[in-house]
Amino acid sequence: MAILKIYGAKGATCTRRVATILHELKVPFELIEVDVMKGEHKTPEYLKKQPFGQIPYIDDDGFILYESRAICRYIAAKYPESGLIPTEPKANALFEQAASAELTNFEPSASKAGLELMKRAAGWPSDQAVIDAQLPILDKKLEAYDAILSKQRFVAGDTLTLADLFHLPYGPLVASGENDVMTHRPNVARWYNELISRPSWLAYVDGVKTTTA
Ligand code: GSH
Repeated sequence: MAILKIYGAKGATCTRRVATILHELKVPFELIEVDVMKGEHKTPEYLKKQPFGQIPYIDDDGFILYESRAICRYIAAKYPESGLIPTEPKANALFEQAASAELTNFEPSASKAGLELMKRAAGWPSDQAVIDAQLPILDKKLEAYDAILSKQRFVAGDTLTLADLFHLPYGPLVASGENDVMTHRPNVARWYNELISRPSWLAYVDGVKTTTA
């Protein structure tokens, strides 16, 4: 069986989301760098695999899948014993609730502010107005997160699920700005610090490591 391949970019948030889950589950993989600066993700050949012209997608022994969260769910579903997607109906419903909250309450403002903060930190042209508009929106959402996390260790209960890990790629980006929204509330800070300390996240952010071997 061929090693799983991610077509993406080392520094890209959605690629990192997938790589973190692969590390979490100790699934060996190979990262095939797609050069977005050269537009490699817009070529007819690439669009046959990812019709929206975005990174990442995976090739798992010929099975092609895109959308980072769908990829993570697919990988976690192959390892049900990991508990990253709970199967008991109520635990699963709480997981779905938390995953939906990440997508609708966290991601929109975190991705907009995070992208601009990342560009600014790299010295590229960035839009301060977007940062100024989006960080307060995110901060307000994190008030609800703090209330949730005052009662439980993770967003779907007391065990780690994919819903927690989905927050990882943007968390550090929005923790880097003038208003560090991830660490000024005690429960969000405790949860966030636990997530960014996970070996699965560190394995990837530490640099070039692309397999769990
Ligand atoms: N919802 C998609 C996912 O989760 O995989 C979003 C993918 C996405 O936005 N990827 C970005 C990208 O390919 C990089 S992080 N941007 C280039 C473009 O859209 O042209």
